[in-house]
Amino acid sequence: LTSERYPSLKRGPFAALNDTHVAAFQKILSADRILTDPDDVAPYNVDWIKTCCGQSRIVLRPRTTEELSAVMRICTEHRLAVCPQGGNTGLVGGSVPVFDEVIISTSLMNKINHIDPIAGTASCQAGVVLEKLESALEPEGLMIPYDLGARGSCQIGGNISTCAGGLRLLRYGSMQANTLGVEAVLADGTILNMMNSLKKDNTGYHLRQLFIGSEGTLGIVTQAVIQCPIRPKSTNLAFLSLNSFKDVLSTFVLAKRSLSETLSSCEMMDSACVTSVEEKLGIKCPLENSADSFFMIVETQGSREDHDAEKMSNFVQEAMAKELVVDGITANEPSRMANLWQLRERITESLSKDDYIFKYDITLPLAKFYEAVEVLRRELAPFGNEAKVTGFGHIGDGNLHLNVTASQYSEKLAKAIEPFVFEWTAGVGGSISAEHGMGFKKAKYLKYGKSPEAIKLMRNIKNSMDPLGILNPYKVLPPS
Ligand code: FAD
Ligand code: 2HG
Ligand code: ZN
Repeated sequence: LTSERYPSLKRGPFAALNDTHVAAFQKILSADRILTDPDDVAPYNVDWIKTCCGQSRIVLRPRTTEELSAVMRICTEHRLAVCPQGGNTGLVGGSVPVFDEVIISTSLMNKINHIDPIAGTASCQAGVVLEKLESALEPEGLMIPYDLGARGSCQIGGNISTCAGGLRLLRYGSMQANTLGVEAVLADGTILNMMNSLKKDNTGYHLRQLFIGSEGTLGIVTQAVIQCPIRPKSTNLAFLSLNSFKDVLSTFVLAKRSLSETLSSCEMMDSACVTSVEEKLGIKCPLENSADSFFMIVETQGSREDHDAEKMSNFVQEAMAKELVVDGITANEPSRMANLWQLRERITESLSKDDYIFKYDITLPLAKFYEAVEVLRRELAPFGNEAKVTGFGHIGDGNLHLNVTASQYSEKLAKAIEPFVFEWTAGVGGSISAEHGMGFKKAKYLKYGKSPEAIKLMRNIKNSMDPLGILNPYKVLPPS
């Protein structure tokens, strides 16, 4: 099983699945929760943007932590490599096997255990879909402290494992801050119960943090406790068009100053992204979209509708008076806001309609934010229309989503982009992975984000928690 797609990568020293292994799994899971028919397994082998494809022959679907623990004991005993999979919406090739790893899907671990409206916490199994937990919190007057376009498919365990950021990180903070408790199963099947729901707990090493953002390489998250803020009574949104990126930055600063504690999201899109949503998904942009336009979504969440709406309206008026903003629309009816959000949230979907996509998710000092798009456009100019560079993202967090779409995968184009984009990002003091993780695609570039000493410590942690290297091999850490 050497992969033709990844000729320079050697399969690890893992067992190849045989009937003895399947028989052992059958003692733990009912037949309907062991998929071996190639047609059933196929969708689990391919990632969301269809740029990575594994060759696994089996998908296991445990329902409980104990079942998953028993599965891992078998995998350790036989040295079978595994690939944990949640909603399979990850964008760095981490959620699908590289070779023939056993896929462990958490989709049936979908129970919400408990919502505590007084403490403001939710405890659930890892496979609960984000949108489902959000709906369960609504009647309790609570909300999940993060949100992403993949909410209908991504799972809490996947969100924790990728340390997902999303649309409201600037207001509610990161997964590291909001994940109060975790339960995880280690490579050898040990169940590590750290289902804390306290806000303060300094009892030594913060072990749960090891599972936040480690992308299934240190353990499989089975349950979690999430801190849930009060659901806002009022939400207001402004959709703005601007003439330059300089104006985007000034508008962001103005938004922070004038909207202060109510600001819940600040997003930007360049003209090419919005054109892609318009053309590929047939969604009309309500403001004029010329080739050098920029767009922003500014959202507030608060507790007094009249006060919040007035604040938003004053902000937009001031931005216009200062000639930072060309045109703007404000909204506070849910359906109108949802329509405007589509022009931002569905960019990923629209870009994926092009035949091949190279994705970069980087953090940059704000002064350099859009320069990344301009620099890459210059670098790829020789490719003409074959390489379309677009930029959008979470301006409030300094997180740019830099995408290059092409009519097909080309080695020449890939080599023109990588490692250039990582070198440039590291050179200006940025991070080569803001919120999507390293997965399979970025693992070999880890040196652009971590020092040799830090990578050595990462390897030591990995070796001590997973000495056989069976948990999501080829991901996060570069081949040694
Ligand atoms: P998967 O894709 O299944 O897995 C992701 C990684 O986590 C893999 O390495 C997998 O092995 C591991 N994993 C999954 N479950 C577990 C578990 N229980 N235990 C251990 N490891 C596990 N990301 C953002 O950060 N912000 C965004 O705004 C955002 N928007 C998106 C919009 C769209 C339309 C799409 C398609 C993706 C978006 N993403 C975003 C990326 C993706 O949705 C997130 O990374 C999400 O957190 C992945 O969750 P998942 O359940 O789909 O995980
Ligand atoms: C988003 O913010 C996601 O919409 C996806 O993180 C980004 O498609 C992308 O590059
Ligand atoms: Zn994002």
